[in-house]
Amino acid sequence: MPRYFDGDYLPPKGRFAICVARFNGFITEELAKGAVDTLVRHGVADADIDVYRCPGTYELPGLVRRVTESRQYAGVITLGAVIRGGTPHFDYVAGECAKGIGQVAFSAAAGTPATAVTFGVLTCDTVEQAIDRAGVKAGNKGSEATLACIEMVNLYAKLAATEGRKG
Ligand code: INI
Repeated sequence: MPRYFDGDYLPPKGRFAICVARFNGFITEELAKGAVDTLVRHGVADADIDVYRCPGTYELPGLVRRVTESRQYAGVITLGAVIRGGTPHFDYVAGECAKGIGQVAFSAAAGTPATAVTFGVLTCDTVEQAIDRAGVKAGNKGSEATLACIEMVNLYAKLAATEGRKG
């Protein structure tokens, strides 16, 4: 009989950080509201949620690295919005952000305790697409990244229990 390890959406143990870029704030603040709402509705206390803001998506990887290295958090949700329309350096900003957050997520998974890092950065061709993904037609990607974070926090907790380590 195989053993299955799955994350779930039961109230997670530990503290959460939401790292949000201010650029395109009318979108990113909606993502942040979705993230806070999803954490609270899954049983995370307000006192266990910290929100960090940085200037733009390009700055997110550095911020997330510092936040994960503080070892205070079971989960970190990253939120931003890169919108192509009229932005010549869209590919650089979006590419560096995705690569940097990916590297931090990879390292943080191996930390003690492990920290789950999830990606709620929108990369859109138009403002309309961004609005749709920030709570209008296509759900709220901040909420989706938060659900993924809860799932990974609970999965890492199960793994840690199997390995007999603290986190
Ligand atoms: N930052 C974003 O978060 N989204 C964008 O769409 C964007 N555009 O279009 O330029 C953007 N630029 C700012 C960038 O993230 C940095 O804050 C800036 O380059 C200073 O380092």
